[in-house]
Amino acid sequence: MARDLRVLVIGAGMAGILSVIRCRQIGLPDVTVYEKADRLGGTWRENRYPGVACDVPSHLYSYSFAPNPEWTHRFSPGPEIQEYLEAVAAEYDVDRDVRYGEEVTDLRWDGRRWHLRTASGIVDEGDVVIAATGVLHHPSYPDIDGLGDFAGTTMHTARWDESLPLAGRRVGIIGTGSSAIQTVPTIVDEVAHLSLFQRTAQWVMPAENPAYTEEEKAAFRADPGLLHTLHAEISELFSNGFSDAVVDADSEGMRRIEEACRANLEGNVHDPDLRERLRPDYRAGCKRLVVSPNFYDGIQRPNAELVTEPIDRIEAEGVRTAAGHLHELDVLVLATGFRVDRFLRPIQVVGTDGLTLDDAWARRPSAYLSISTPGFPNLFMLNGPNGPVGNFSLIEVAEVQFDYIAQLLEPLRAGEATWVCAGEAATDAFEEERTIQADNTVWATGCNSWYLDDRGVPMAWPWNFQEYRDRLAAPDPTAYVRG
Ligand code: N01
Repeated sequence: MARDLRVLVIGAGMAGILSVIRCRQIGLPDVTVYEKADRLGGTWRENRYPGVACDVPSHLYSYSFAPNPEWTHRFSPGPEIQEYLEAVAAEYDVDRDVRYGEEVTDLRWDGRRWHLRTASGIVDEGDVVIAATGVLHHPSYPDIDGLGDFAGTTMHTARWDESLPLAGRRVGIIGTGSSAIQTVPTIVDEVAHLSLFQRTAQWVMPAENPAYTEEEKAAFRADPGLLHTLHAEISELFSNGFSDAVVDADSEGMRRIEEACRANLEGNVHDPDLRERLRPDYRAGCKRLVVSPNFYDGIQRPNAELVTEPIDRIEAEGVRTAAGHLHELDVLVLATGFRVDRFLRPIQVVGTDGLTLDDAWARRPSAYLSISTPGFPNLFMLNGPNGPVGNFSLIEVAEVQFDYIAQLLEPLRAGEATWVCAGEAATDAFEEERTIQADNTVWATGCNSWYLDDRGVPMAWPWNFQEYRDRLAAPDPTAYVRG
């Protein structure tokens, strides 16, 4: 007998908003989202550092059902993305299904349903859980002696204090990932002095970021077909130029990316000593590729300094390097990235026969096609472990994943099963195939990055995006167990 399913969603970021809208569209209106913050937006709510933007073109980083003629730039700034998410959520009245300020602490499977508890003591139950908790969510704080001793202001890029004035102050930034590379050129002209503490140099992919003209936006508004075509064109360019390249370290596309990065360094960094200190000793794209039109410009400003001597410790006045030099600072920015192995944790998740997610993932997180982990029926992840992460539109990824999950739910809705879960054998076989394939990617060519797991294997989808679409077009019933 057909039955209605109650869906619990964790997180009201991009993927949580998507879940509510798509659940309703497929006839599952009984949805509640639990969001620990008091506002939706996820990564775009949290990352408010100066210069924050998405390095995936905005017309690609948009929901397929909500194209946006108003994007101001090819790569629009973070606050504009937050506004977009809020506007889409408002249009679909997502808020009516969101419980804000409720941090989920426990999820327990009783053999038929999931039981949820929040920090404030709310309990709820549902047939299905969709974890939309994000990948880059838990800030990673560096293990540097004396970090707590700094007398000025310390903040992580993902915990930026927008009320803190920077004008005329001495600012230090630790890290050279995408967050730091965007922050440097944005603040350098405002601050008195900027010290960038680089442990590892980065290749920087140049990318122009033109604004859309009023005429272009008017044309997009007038003819939605134009936006559709633009989306298809950018998607094609992105696949050919990027996602097909990074999964094949020897590809022509990879060579082109490397050449572009090298030419950027050679052509735009003028002082030979600085140029050499900014030159990485690994292949471009090995670390998650950093895209910037103006980082080199920023770091060459007279009040900017690249510090390549290792950090010894933090003191009340600033950062002391190994050679004993003290860099005096008023503000210390930790652009030190995220703990990427967390996913829904620290939520205590207990699945079949008392199995906890911490135990299941004791070695490392894994999931069949990044969606479902054996022992955790009816728990599905959007942007879960080992999925396509690098320089892709995670909105597109989440849409593909949601449509796949919707198909997994069909037997449940038809009353043919109470639960469905990836099987052990299929998950192990997939993991083995994925691990072998990951060796062909540029991420495995000899550098340290957040893409690598404890074994040094890239924690990412190692085939191209089309392969992901193809494999997620329809679930393979033999890969799943049902009850
Ligand atoms: O973090 P990261 P991020 N001492 O992990 C350094 C997405 N994102 O926030 O390379 C000294 O890349 C560390 O050094 P090393 C995107 O997916 C996207 O910048 O390990 N340094 C590294 O330089 C991105 O990849 C966008 O030697 C220390 C840096 O900190 C992901 O978020 C914008 C250290 C961390 O770099 C994360 O980017 C922003 C220590 N103890 C973010 N510990 C766009 O779309 C760490 N580091 C543009």
